[in-house]
Amino acid sequence: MSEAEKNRGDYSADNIQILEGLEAVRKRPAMYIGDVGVKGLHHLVYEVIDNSIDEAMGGYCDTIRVVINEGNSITVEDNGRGIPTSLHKKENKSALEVVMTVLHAGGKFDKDTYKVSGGLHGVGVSCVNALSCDLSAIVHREGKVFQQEYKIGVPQYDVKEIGTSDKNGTIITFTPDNTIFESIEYNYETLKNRMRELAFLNKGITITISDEREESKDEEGNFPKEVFHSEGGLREFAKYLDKSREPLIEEVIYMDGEKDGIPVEVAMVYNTSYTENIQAYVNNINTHEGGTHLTGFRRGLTHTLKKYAEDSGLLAKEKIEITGDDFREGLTAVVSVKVAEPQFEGQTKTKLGNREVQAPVSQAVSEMLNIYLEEHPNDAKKIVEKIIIAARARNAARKAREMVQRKNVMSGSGLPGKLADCSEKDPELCEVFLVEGDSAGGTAKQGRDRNFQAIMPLRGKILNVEKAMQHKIFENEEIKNIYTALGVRVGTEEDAKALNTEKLRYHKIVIMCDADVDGSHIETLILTFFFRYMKELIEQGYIYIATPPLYLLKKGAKSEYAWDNEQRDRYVERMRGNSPVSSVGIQRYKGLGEMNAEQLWDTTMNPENRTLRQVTIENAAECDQIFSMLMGDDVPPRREFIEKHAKYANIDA
Ligand code: 0RA
Repeated sequence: MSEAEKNRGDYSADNIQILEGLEAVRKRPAMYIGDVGVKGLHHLVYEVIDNSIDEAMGGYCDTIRVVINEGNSITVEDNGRGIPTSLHKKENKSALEVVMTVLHAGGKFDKDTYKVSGGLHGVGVSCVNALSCDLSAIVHREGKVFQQEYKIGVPQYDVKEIGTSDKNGTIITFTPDNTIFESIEYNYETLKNRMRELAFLNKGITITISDEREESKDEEGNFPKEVFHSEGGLREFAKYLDKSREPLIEEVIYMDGEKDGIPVEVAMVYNTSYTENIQAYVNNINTHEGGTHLTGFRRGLTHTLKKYAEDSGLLAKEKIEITGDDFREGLTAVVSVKVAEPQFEGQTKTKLGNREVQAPVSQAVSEMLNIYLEEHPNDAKKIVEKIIIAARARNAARKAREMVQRKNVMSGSGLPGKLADCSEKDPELCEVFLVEGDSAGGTAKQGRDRNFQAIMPLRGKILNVEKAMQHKIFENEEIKNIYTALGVRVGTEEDAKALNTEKLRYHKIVIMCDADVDGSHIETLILTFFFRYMKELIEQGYIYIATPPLYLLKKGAKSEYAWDNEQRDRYVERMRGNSPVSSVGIQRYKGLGEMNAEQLWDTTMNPENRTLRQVTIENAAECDQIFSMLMGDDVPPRREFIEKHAKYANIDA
């Protein structure tokens, strides 16, 4: 008997269909929530919160509380109208039960509400129910409190009244099913970042999040807790994203309104950096593959600024042509649209396809910018001057890029001399290790399996791309080597960051740095480069980080490796039983170079034993903020971040 059948008990015949629906979710969870890893696990929370956000968007709710409870159950509480509990005529049961157990039933009662949030997959709370070993729904409504509980989506009793209340709202507590998910351990930071984002995207709502797991308590015995509330919405979001950069203009250019029935909110600022950072959202979802709303934004921006620049006379002396890229250098922007029936396309289904969205966004941006430029002539001048500088630099960068490409064509294989390539040619089977320093590079060359592993040594600290102008980046020797070794071409003019990943020569690109503070720094520099210039490689899952061990523990003829202090202590403890282990018996690897080729192969490179950490982008907006902070000029926030996340502080201190 299946789990569902056991829980089903003597449930009546007309429920069978519903149960079959929920069983489909359990059979193919990835189809509904993306995956059964960490992402899918966190997606459950977003799915529940989306319902509360919908209530808030309808104007019925202003506070949402999220709690990670002991045991990794999650509570989401809102002060909305409460899920209806009256009889649902068609299903002949409480509406609450229908919402919780019928796929996609969420909004059926309420066609008039403008329902636009809804997670990436928009699957509804019944999916969360199906994938939870326990779920409790409590509703405060019409002076009463109602409850129903479920196991793997199956109601354990009919909706019952459990008290009286003078409030309205819904409280959902669920425990993810650990037979479905790889792990059910929630990450507070992940949820916290998403709640911050949601608060910016939905101004006026207060979202609190706390981590009430025992082990999360701080020294004073307090649980981590955060309250997010934004009155300014995207205006504040743009400021937040740009806080580590130096502003070019003081004000945020902002508009919030409706165009052709499509709600559009846009905020943009210019800073003195060379990076472009546009975060585009559809129904609160970060659409990092872009789409029609982003195209609309770009068109509106380019068109309006181009016209202004031409009319201003500032361009007269310049002969160079200005392109879209030039208008976006040093631009940080957030675009958020609400679309009733979004069509998501692209590899990760985060590209908006709806044609009808482009023109309204473009118009909204034009109007907003025209008003701003007219009212702020000094800022307008600064922006135009910056654009001209960008255009000049772009010409220099193009020349540098062409050099990279020409060199490829000319030097036979075109591969960098430093690269020790592998013999296999099928990219899917090939790996390349980007190794810190020539000495570790040498060891790695000896230790590798040359059939499928290539080694590319990098000179110590690669260029900080966060601070350099584009042409400097393309002139940089290490960066040129990375491009040519990987086989990807530097993108074309209009979309400098579009890579030809089909030419990628290795499907595993492994960053291998020393396990110390310097190594971490180099790792971050390399990641910053990938994030800014080869983001597709991260998004498509090609970038990995190697994890060399911290210690070699020796006793007599036996030796073991340890990757953290706990492992080391456990080993010492185990060995102490026999005779004391001297501290000379513990070797702390200060760098990869201290391992010999065989040790490096055994611990870090051999696919049989090694642990590779795949680099993923969990929250695109937050990620941008963190990189600009880590690589920027402001020291205190960086120190704070490093102290909080440091792995090696106690070792290297
Ligand atoms: C269906 C209809 C109505 C509200 C909701 C669902 C609702 C769902 C959730 C999920 C979490 N919090 C929620 N709050 C409300 C409309 C009810 C009415 O017309 O009064």
